This record gives sequence, C-alpha cells and structure tokens, in this order.
Amino acid sequence: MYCANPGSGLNILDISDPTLPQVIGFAPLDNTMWDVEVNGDYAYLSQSHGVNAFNISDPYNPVEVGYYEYDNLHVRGMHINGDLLYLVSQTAELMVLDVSDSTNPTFLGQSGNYADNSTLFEVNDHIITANSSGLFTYDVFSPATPLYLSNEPASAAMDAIKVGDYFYLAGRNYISIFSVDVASTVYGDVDQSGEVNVGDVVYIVNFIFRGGVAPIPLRSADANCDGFANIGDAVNLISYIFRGGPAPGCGE
Ligand SMILES: [Ca+2]
Ligand SMILES: [Ca+2]
Repeated sequence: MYCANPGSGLNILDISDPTLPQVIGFAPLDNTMWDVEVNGDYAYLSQSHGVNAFNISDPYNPVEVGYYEYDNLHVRGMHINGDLLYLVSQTAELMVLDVSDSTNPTFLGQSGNYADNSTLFEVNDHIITANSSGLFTYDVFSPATPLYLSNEPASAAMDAIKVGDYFYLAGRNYISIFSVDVASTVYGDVDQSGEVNVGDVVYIVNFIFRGGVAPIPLRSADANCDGFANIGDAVNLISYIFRGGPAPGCGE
C-alpha cells in the first residue's frame, strides 16, 4: 500500500496483516501531498509544485528518480495508464504527462481551465473528472490533445467514486449519482450515420484540415488502427469504399 502523507512524503505500508499495517519504506518531501499512483516499479506523488517519481522496486528504500515541476498547480488527483499520467488540479482541468522515462516526466497535453478538481476516472478512451461544478468528460484517444466533450452539472462535489457503471459524487448536503455513458466505437462511421460511406471521408477531412467537429468517439476515425486519427484513415476509407480494401478497424 502506498500513501501520500501531507507535509511528510511517501509512505509504503505492508498490509499483509490488515490488523497490523506497518510502515516499511519512507521518502521525505516538504510540500503538501495530494495523491499517489503506482505503475510497476515506479510511484508518482502529486504535490503543490510538481510530480515526484520514485523507484519503489525495493519497497524498503524508495528512491526519488524524477520530477516534473509546475507553478502552483496543486494537483489533486491522478490516474496512470501505461506511459500516460493524467492529472487534475485547482487551476487546470486536465493535464497529461508522458512518463515513459520515469526519470524525466514530460508535458504532453492539457485541456480546460476549471477550478477545484478532486478526482478522475478512465472509461474507454475517456477521462471523466469530478470537480466543484460536476462531471467533465474528455476523449483522450489522442492524449496530446484531450478533447472536452461535456459537463454534467452537480454543485460542490467534494469527492467521487465509481462503482460499476455509476459515479457517486459527494456534495456538501447530498450525493449525486450519474451513469457512465460514452459512445461506443464503430470504426469508420465517424458521422454516426449507421453506415460507412464517402460522407465519413468528408467528415474526417473536415475535422483534420478545416477545424470541423471531432468524431465521437475519436477512436472511430482510426480506420487503419494505427493509434492516430489522421489523413491515412481517410485514405483507408476511400480504399475500402471504392476499391474493396480492408474494412476499417482493428480486424476484431
Ligand atoms: Ca457514416
Ligand atoms: Ca489511423
């Protein structure tokens, strides 16, 4: 078990005996801690002025190996998925760091500018954040450019948990319950018309070159399944529609 201890640092607890948890490892930090995320041999702590990365391969001796500094961002919640570390803070709704090199976390993307975020969740290429105004949904298929989609208002959400398909937001005087609803991926049908045709090619071209409306979800535009939504996918769709080329998607 890993704990971010406000004003103290990283505590690693042995909870093999839940009746007798014991601190076995500790790494001091001066600033106010908010959250901790663990991925393999590395733990990331958010604090008032940055994210600190620790090598925890020896839980008795955590060693700080990297640092990403930000200016009074006060990151409250984090979520890690592979090489991507998602942050929500007091001053920026959603920030994405690349932690493929734990010794050198780097900025990847950011979206929004809202206050008092508390926590965040990942659901099928989407990050859903909770803050004092309710739930905010982002499409993060392209994590360098998080795409804000929608807001479900709820006043003064202090914290939130996700249980199955539902979010429970704790306000000052009540709990709000929301269902999770993100669009399913139908590769190629980016305009959600129910079929794949030349209209989808036009839609992708408009999105990429003319600032048109983004496909929902963005992954539906990844017709050639290379992890990016770009002109190569329009080429794939043209090949499929007019020349009998491979169907859009990942061959599933
Ligand atoms: Ca279509
Ligand atoms: Ca693609």
